[in-house]
Amino acid sequence: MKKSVLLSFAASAALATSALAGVVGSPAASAAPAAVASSASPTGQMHSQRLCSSAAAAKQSVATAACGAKIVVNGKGNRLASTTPPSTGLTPAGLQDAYKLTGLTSGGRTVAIVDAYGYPNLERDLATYRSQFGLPACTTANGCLKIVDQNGGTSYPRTDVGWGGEQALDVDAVSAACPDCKIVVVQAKTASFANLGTAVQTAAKQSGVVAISNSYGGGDAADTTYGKYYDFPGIAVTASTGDNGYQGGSYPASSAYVTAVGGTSLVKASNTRGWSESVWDGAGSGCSTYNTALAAASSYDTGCSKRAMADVSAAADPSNGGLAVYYPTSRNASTWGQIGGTSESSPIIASVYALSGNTSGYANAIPYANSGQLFDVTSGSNGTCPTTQWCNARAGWDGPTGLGTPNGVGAF
Ligand SMILES: [Ca+2]
Repeated sequence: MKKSVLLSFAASAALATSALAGVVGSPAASAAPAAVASSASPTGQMHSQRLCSSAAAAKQSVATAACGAKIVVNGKGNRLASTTPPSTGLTPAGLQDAYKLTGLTSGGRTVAIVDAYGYPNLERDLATYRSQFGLPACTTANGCLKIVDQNGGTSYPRTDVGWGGEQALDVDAVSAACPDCKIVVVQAKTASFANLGTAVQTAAKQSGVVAISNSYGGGDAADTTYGKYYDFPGIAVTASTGDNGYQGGSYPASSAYVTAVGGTSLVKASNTRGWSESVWDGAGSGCSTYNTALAAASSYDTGCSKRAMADVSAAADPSNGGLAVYYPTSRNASTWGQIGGTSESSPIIASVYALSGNTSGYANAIPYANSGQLFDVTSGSNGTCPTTQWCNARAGWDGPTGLGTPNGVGAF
């Protein structure tokens, strides 16, 4: 049921970005999502909706990217919103406990976030988030936060509430995983790969940046064409594998230069770890038809002749492990919600690289050399596939979750 919901919404994503932004900004007046929601969950269970999209970009286009954020809604299609964080949402303390990051510090390393469009209240909303959870202030005034346009200046792009929600998720996720990390947000003018790629190039030039998170993706594409945007040895460039389940390569996660980040369902458990994880059925996975396989993955039986997705993973299921986020509902207003998708897992992994401080060379090779220090995910599926490990968890590497999830920073 959930699957068909997500697909039907993706199929209706041919809305103009501005129209969708309006929809996101005023749920009560939203024709398209309401229609989806009403057909979506007759059982009344919680499910999720895509938070933002761009034109008909989600699956096939390589010219434009869609963000990977999904927000939890109830059986009537209404978002879980309140003046306090949803009790079911993952908190900074919870996230740190689940991935054994509690007490770790980066020494002030910088994580860059690349997204499209403007979000004028980002700093205000981030302050609300961090204050709520007792995290140290991260402001432009104290040097923790920097927001630039895709050329490194302050000519910020036009506001898009959907992509603003994506940015809120990203900066909140970095704050939760790495409270002492500095954050640079680079806002691309549009969600075209050329603009997003230019923003990544600008992110790589920012002082102190050790990791760059990309919570967006489009169809599979070639490094020979787009690799110049993601080829930064010495910086851990992470990218979301997508939110539509097994469907083959999605760029830039399918780039040989990035760490492809898949997704899990994360729940509390009565075991030694205190948590258990399985495949999030929305997590993207598969083989690139264009890009070279990672040499570091050669002994992991990916079954792909070329680059395999994912490399590692983290919480992404909106309903089980979705982060409590303070995000914009309009140009002026913001509220609390519960948001997931591989848009959540990518900034978590970028933050773990920042905590480790080990980003030498192509950082996607590092977990393959230290895979025993991850939590291996061994159950769950994200679809049907011709080669079993492309869409089914197993011991060791599998497509939806890669090598596994962080158990401290030892694998990074
Ligand atoms: Ca596994």
